[in-house]
Amino acid sequence: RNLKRHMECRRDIGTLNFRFLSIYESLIPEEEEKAKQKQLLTLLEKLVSKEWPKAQLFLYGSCANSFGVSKSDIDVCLAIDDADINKSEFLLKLADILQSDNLQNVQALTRARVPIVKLKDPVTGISCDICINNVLAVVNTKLLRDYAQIDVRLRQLAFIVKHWAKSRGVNETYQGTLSSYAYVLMCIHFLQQCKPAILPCLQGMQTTYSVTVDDIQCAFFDQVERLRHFGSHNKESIAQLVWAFFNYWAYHHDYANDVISIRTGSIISKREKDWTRRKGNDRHLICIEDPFEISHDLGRVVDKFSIKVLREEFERAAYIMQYDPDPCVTLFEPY
Ligand code: 3AT
Ligand code: MG
Repeated sequence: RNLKRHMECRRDIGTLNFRFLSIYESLIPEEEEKAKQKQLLTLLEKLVSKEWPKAQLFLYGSCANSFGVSKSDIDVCLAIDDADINKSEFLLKLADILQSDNLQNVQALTRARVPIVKLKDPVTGISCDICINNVLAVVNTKLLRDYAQIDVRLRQLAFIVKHWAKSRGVNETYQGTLSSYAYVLMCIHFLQQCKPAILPCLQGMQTTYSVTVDDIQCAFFDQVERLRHFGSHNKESIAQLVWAFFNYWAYHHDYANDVISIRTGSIISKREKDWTRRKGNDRHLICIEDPFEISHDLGRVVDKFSIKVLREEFERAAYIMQYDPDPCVTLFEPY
């Protein structure tokens, strides 16, 4: 609470807000870029439907969940209703088709955790990953996009946090740090539990949207235009929220016992999920529950070395927000 009072006393809080908002705005993609993404999707749809007339393409990830900064790659999911498809063979064939249409650097990565075809479109300059039947990712994309429409501070906070994570080198799952998806879940959870709450828990409300994907029922309230005033009792500005977010992950989160869960809008215990010890490669050193695949911990990539790196980065960020004369520069200094 003392720290909080310090933050409230920062004489420059107005300036700080202004600076954070300018950073946020500079990261938002231009309309022109969105148009190019659509153009590439249309081209891909045309090529795919020649071979597989029943296939559908969906954008997912940051190009569709509203947490994408400018110049991002796009993620596409090809949905095809065919139980016996062999994903590897399918991806190789897809790569063949796309290769012959002047797309560049077409590569089928059939052994990846999520097998994909990668390519670059020379016309728009956009790179793209195509996966097969990863429908859960399309649904979690919608959930994130719906949350973003409730209160603009979520998008602001998530852009700042993602920008910080990329600048500081802690957005690399193959090095044991967290995915962008995990950071957005952390931001949603944070805004659900602040007081007064800035975000509701959509999965805890009346169901207005429901699909079953891979035997998982995904149900939530999606009439978010009715929730536009939800967070209006909380007047905290972006600078205060950034400060409080880092402060939470630096000093208040109970890493030994707690799991953050946007599905329930609260903290749940590791014991309840049986995430108290290492199982195989899942070490559960920082626990972030996936909203639909609830046995899935987005923190499972984190190991005993990278947890230290992460926590030191949270502490560094909290310190800068508290004391640095120019947090908007220092926070994002390359590591
Ligand atoms: P960038 O802007 O590309 O950094 P992004 O939102 O595209 O961020 P990711 O590249 O981390 O995020 O992931 C792309 C999408 O794939 C986001 C989410 O819909 C899905 N996804 C990623 N990781 C997981 C996961 N571990 N479990 C379920 N879905 C995931
Ligand atoms: Mg992405």
